[in-house]
Amino acid sequence: MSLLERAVVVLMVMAVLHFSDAAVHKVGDSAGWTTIGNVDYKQWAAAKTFRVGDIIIFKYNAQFHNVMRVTHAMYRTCNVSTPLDTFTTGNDSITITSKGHHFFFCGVPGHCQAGQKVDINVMPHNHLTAPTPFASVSPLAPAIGVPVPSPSKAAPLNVLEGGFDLLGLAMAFIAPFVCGFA
Ligand SMILES: [Cu+2]
Repeated sequence: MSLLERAVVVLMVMAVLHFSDAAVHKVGDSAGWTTIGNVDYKQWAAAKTFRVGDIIIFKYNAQFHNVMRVTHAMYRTCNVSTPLDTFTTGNDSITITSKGHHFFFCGVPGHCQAGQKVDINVMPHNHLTAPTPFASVSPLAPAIGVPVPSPSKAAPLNVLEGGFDLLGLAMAFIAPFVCGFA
C-alpha cells in the first residue's frame, strides 16, 4: 500500500516536473499577432524567458496576416522572399527545438516594417538540475514495475474464481433435486 502511495507521489512529481518543463507563450499576449495598436514585440519577448521545448503561439486573423520564420539577415531587412517556414492557420503553435535566436515576421507587405516582427531568443537548457531527480526516480521505477501488487490483486481473483467454482458445483448438486421435485 505504501509502495502504491509512493508510486502515486512519484507520478505526481513527474507530472508537475513535466508540466513546469514546457511553457506556452502567446506572442503579443492578449493583443496577439497584429499591426493594430503598435504592439512592441521586442518588449514582449524581452519580458519572457524562452526555453527549448516551449511552445510559441501566433494568434491572428489569417485573412490579414501570416507568420514567416526567417534568418537574421532577412529579419533585419524584412525580406519576405525566401522564408525558412511559413505558417498561415491564424493559430500557429511552434515548438522551440533549439536554443538561440528564432526570427519571425508577418510576410504581408509592409507589416514587418510596421513592427510585426519578433526575435525569440531561446536560452540554453536550464534543466541541469532536472536529470538529478529523474535519476533518483528511475531506480524506483523498476521497483514499481515489479509485480508486487499483483499477488495481492491475483489472490482475491482466485478466491472469486474458487467461489464461482463452488457455486457451480453446488448448483450441479442442487439441480437434479430441483428438477426431480419439479
Ligand atoms: Cu501582418
